[in-house]
Amino acid sequence: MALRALLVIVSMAVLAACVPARRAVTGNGVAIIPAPRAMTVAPGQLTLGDTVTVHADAGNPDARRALDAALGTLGVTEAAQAPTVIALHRIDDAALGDEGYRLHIDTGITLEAQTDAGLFYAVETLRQLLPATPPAGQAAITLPHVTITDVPAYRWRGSSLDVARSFLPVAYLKAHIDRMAFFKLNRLHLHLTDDQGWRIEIKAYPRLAEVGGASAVKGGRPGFYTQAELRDLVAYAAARHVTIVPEIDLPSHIQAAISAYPELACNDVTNLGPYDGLEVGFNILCQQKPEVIYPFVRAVLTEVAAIFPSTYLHIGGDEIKNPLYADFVARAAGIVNDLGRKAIVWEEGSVADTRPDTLLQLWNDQYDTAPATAKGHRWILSPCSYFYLDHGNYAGQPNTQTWCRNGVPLDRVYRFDPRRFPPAVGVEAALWSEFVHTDAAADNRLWPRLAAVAEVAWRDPAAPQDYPGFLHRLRALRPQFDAMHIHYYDGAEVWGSAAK
Ligand code: TNX
Repeated sequence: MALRALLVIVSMAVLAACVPARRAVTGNGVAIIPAPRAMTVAPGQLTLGDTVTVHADAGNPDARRALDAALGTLGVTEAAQAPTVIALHRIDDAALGDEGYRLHIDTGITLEAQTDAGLFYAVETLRQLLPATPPAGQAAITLPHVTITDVPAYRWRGSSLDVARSFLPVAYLKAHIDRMAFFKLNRLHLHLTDDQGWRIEIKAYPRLAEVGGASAVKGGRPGFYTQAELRDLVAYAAARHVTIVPEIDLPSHIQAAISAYPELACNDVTNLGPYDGLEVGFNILCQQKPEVIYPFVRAVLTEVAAIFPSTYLHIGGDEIKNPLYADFVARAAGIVNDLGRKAIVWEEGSVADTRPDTLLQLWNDQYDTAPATAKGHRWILSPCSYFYLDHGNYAGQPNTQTWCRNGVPLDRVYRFDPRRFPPAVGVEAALWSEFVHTDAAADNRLWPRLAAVAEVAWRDPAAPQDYPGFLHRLRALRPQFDAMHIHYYDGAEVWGSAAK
């Protein structure tokens, strides 16, 4: 007996001596945002070695590139005969649509979808299952045995950035696109022009960028993007399945253009200089000079359309009272249609007679959507009391807006139900930048609330909500936020009182 006990103890000690070398690092368990539609976790784990073999069907460059990058970050290399196989397959399964996927992990990893987009999202889910950074020392990477079938509820899963009041550098936009893709967001709406700044080079009107690009809201950053930079950004986004939707805000919110080309204003207008204040709606493209303003609108939108392949071009139309407003919106939307594109207009534009495929973007929670819906329009939902991220992470946060609501906390974003405003193509959260002048401030307002936006856009709106469950998953993904160098809002009500 004693000998046997000794043997057991010795063998346990030997085992214990071996095990630390292969200590399991479980990554993030099964914390995924947005939560997959269906997931089954089975007992057991897959241990990834230092090498894997990838079998990828041809024609899925974006998923393949994303997988390579994810493995590379973790120090896992690809080899011909590795013990673990990762397979990326195109399959026919109409239930998966254009963006859905299946992910299966047991003795290997299988990703299946009908499209490169679907496979790309399968890779993003895999990234969330993997640790954020390479495991320390000799530790191995393990993955849960899991089967996921996942499809989004809405095809429009948007983030909008106001680069007009305060400029954001291209490097920030690229990082933002990466972060969006991680949470399966797929529309980046750039608010490129406003009273305080014009941020896009237009070759037919060079002073727009030269003069209009030099101003910003007081304390904000001036600047503009060249067309070459924007084309590069479009390609960068496309490879991550993000469509950039450009907005040229018309016919008001136009002071930066007027400061560059004063003839766009009516002759009796005297405030023709650059503007760095906060008021809106004080100047407008002169509706009595159609021979001046419509060639301008057409030239600008023609160049915009040439840069951005997006089906939709946003023509603004917000916050203006003018007797010729409806006529202007109809004509500007018509120019968009002439260019072979569809228009987006803020909700006020619903008074105009535009094609039913013109999307309306709702910002006012109380807006009566019924008349425009009856005309056949669909909605992008950006109700300010849920999705205006220039409002505080908490009531009273310094340098935030309060006009819509005093604080738009994470749980409120999470709880939005898009079924309130049918028929919606999806949701979009807006970051206006009157008070957001640095990359870090933008991060603080965007994150982690954009993760909740992603969940709202992807989840089945009819399924029960579970905010504690969401918080749990968010906290598990915190190392991923850190690895992406996000300067997120770090309140204890979000992350728990435990230190990082
Ligand atoms: C409203 S609602 C705006 C923006 C401001 C924002 C500030 C709408 C379409 N426009 O011009 O930046 O409020 O919160």
